[in-house]
Amino acid sequence: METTLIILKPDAVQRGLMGRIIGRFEDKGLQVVGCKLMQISQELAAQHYKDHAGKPFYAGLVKFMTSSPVLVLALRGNGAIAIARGMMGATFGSKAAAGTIRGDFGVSNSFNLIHGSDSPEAATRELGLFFKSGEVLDFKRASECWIYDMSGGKPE
Ligand code: IDP
Ligand code: MG
Repeated sequence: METTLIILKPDAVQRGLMGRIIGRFEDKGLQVVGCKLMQISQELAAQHYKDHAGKPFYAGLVKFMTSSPVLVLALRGNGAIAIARGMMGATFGSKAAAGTIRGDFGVSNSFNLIHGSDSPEAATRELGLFFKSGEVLDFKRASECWIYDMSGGKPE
């Protein structure tokens, strides 16, 4: 099972879209194993987006991400990283396909509602930035045996 780091960005929180976005992930079958409403500091934003430092949009991105609270989630599932990225849609709201979160809820390119880790390495690094030890929980869902086919001994 993979765990991915999702951030509902300030625009999603301010626009009252948290419940609908989390609902999509729950409907899909991903498990919420961590959740935190928080204000991102300059330092944390810089660490999180270190690979974008120096790009033309970097200063605006850090300003946006630190401007108002975000909701940080840890989501778990088989292939959770790629599944969540697919559900988010393309980076720019103006280009994201209908049916995706960015495609259905926004039109802006920079205010694009959501962040999701893009690789297992990024997920490990980002989960470590946003969650302390013990804040991502391991618990069995009552519905697990209907979300995955476990007849072969592993989730299919
Ligand atoms: P991603 O969030 O889809 O992985 P990245 O390329 O990693 O996209 O960019 C990180 C974030 O930086 C985007 O989600 C978006 O908020 C912002 N961003 C990326 N490219 C641009 C741009 O060209 N203009 C404005 N903001 C951008
Ligand atoms: Mg990215």
